[in-house]
Amino acid sequence: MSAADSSVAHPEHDRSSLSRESLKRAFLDHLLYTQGKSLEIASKNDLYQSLAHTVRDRLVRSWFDTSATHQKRNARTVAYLSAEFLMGPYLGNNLLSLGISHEIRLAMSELGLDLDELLRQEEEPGLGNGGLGRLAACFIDSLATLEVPAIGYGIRYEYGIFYQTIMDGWQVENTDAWLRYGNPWEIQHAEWAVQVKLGGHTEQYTDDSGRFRVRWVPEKTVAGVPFDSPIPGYRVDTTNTLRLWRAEATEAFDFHTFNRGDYLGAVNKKVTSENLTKVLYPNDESVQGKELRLEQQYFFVSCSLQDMLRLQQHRGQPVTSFHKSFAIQLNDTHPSIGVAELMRLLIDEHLVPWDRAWDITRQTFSYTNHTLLPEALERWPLELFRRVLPRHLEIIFEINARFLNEARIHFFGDETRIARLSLIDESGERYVRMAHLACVGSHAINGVADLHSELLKRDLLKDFYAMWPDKFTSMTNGVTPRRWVALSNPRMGKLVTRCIGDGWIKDWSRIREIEPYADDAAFAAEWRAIKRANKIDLASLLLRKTGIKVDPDSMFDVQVKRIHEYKRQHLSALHIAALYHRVKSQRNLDITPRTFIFGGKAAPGYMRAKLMIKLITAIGDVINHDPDVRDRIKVVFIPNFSVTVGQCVYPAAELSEQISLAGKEASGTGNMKFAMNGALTIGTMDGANIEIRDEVGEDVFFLFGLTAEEVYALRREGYRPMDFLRRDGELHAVIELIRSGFFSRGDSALFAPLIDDLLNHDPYMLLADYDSYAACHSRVDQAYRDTQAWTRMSILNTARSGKFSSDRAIGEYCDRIWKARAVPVEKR
Ligand code: NBX
Repeated sequence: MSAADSSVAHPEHDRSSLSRESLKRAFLDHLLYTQGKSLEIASKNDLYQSLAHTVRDRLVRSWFDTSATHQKRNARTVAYLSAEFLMGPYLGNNLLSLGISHEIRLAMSELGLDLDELLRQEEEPGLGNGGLGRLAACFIDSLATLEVPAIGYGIRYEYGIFYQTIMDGWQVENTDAWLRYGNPWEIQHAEWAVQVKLGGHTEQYTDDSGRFRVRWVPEKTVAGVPFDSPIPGYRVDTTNTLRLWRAEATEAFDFHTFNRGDYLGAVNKKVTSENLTKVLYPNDESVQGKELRLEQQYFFVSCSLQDMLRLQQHRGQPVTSFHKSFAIQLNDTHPSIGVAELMRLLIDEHLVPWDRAWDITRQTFSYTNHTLLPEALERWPLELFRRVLPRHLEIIFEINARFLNEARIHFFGDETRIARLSLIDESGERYVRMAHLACVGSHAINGVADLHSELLKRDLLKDFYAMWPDKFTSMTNGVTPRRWVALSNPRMGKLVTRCIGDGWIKDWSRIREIEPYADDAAFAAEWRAIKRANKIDLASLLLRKTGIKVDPDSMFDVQVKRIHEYKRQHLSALHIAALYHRVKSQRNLDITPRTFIFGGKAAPGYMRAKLMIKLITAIGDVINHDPDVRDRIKVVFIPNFSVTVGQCVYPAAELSEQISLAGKEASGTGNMKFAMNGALTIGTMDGANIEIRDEVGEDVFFLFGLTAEEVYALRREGYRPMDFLRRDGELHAVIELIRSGFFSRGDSALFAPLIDDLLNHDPYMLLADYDSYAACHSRVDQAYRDTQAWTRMSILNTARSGKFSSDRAIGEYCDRIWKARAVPVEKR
């Protein structure tokens, strides 16, 4: 029995529905009445759907009690606004939260079914790009587990992040039709649909009481329909809601066109409306000029704010105390149009005076920044913005005028600073700067790791920091130990539970209690056996997905994350090519056998990143087929890295590659998942790596590379990558090898865009860090040979990772930003 299966305190009246017999009966009922099948003819999907419905039914009562309690108590509710929620598969997690994995497993097996096979049937909703979307998912898990009233608001994309295959070493994108077989976890609530206006123009008029007002006459109106999924806390009565909006044509609109006799026109409009939530935009593609993306953002934000106002009314509260009922978190700038939309709703629709409305707005919103890369900052061409949201542009102009007045007093005579602060970029073509709107409209602004928060204050947002130092704070990210340990690594969970009890699942700081076991030989032997078993599981996944056979006794050295130049997967590629070069030059070289495992998606329009994938697979192809080295080095690229794949990867990893150029990775969260699962980190002083090293200790962390300060200094002096290349013979040889076409069947042009860039510009300073990286890997190589010492370091990494739970992060947000408290659910 795994930690996930241990029994829980559930009140009597619930337990009866959780007995094996009633689970079996409910399952067979769903098979018959929901899927219309018998056991004999059911497909795997029928079986999965029936089980999912059976489990969902068991969440409905607490889901219901939760909203009733929150409504009755008028509890301050956290609204987490995010364009992305990368939830991962629901079934396993919900079984874990309910504490019925064991009973379900037995119930299924009594019906001749294998739970693991049913779990594998679930098509994961990939409604996010990477770290930002996954953070939102970890956060709503923690909010529910901590019993904090919360709603996750987002978009129900019909197509999530593309499905990646690798063909001839290149990334190929395929559509992700995740809703193909239906989504058993969601409930559609047509009765709570709202209307969202788009386009058109505004008109001024005077109302009956002589008040000056503005009317927005839209070009079109779209309906937003909410789809709710339950988010159960771990072994508590709280089940919060994830509410995702789908765009539909409004009936009124259809009628209008229809009555003019234009049936096909009406249908066409319907299709156009529904395009709004059709597909998730992959990140890093030029975010500018994508009108549909602005419409998407506005659509879900407007739906969510209207929904909160409805709830406010339902709770019998006046709109003027909106900020007392809701704390809205902006997950990056994607929902930051909410600042202008709340102002519009309060002023135009609820007749609240400007100053009062502005007060409410600022007390409601807070903003999390997730990037320091200036090219990733969202800004919308003014004319595009006016076309889509004419009324909001007026409101933004007014916010800006008032804000700049305040700024002019603060920075008397400093007009260049005023221009830098403005919500409108007027240096060339005019843009609306969304990060500025978020800063001005929020009472708190945070970075996602300490270094990142410092750099925000020093660089990206320095003018705002100078004006409002008290608004700024740092909230180091965290990840949920439920999904990332209890669910993904049940073997480790079971061992830990046997030693210290299962309190760690709800309170990851208690994982510290395993620290004394680091010197316990029997514990260490089990720890090693668990890692080995997890490696065997991953090896079979790798074989299934790539046809490449790897040795579970080699070191599993892993880099999984989005493919991006700043994350420097190509630094790792250079080092692997160097190892290959070394082994080929000294045939008997004694190196620790390694399996280099990569995974991650490149944005479809990001050619350099796609070429990085090709470089890794090309080097891998040569190495994996060369009899001289293939027993010592293997390189595998796992296609379509996802939450599901991650759950298999983190528990099997021994070395975690966190090698971004210092100052570029805001935080990283994969780094935390690895450390929790006992991998050692080879990493730079970047993002949360710094804090991981502080926690686990510098002697159990492989540090290399320039610090952020050194990066700035080097850039100031004038960085010349060639200077570094001349100093390093091996690197020189490796670059020549790649350039010559050795890894590309003689095609010397293929990797030229990457290599030439390294030699001439190297904006992410790979050449400056290469030496230190290679030397660090030699230390890793040596360290791995001492199995006992390595195991000890592995245990210490897990034991000291207590800080990196999203429960800790959410606790800090609740105390310092949201002023939200736990509200125990009253059972009916
Ligand atoms: O957010 C990531 C950062 O790069 C990580 O350092 C950080 O740990 C994580 C959570 O705070 N950012 C990220 O994932 N961004 C996106 O996915 C993204 C999505 C859409 C877009 C721009 C960026 N337009």
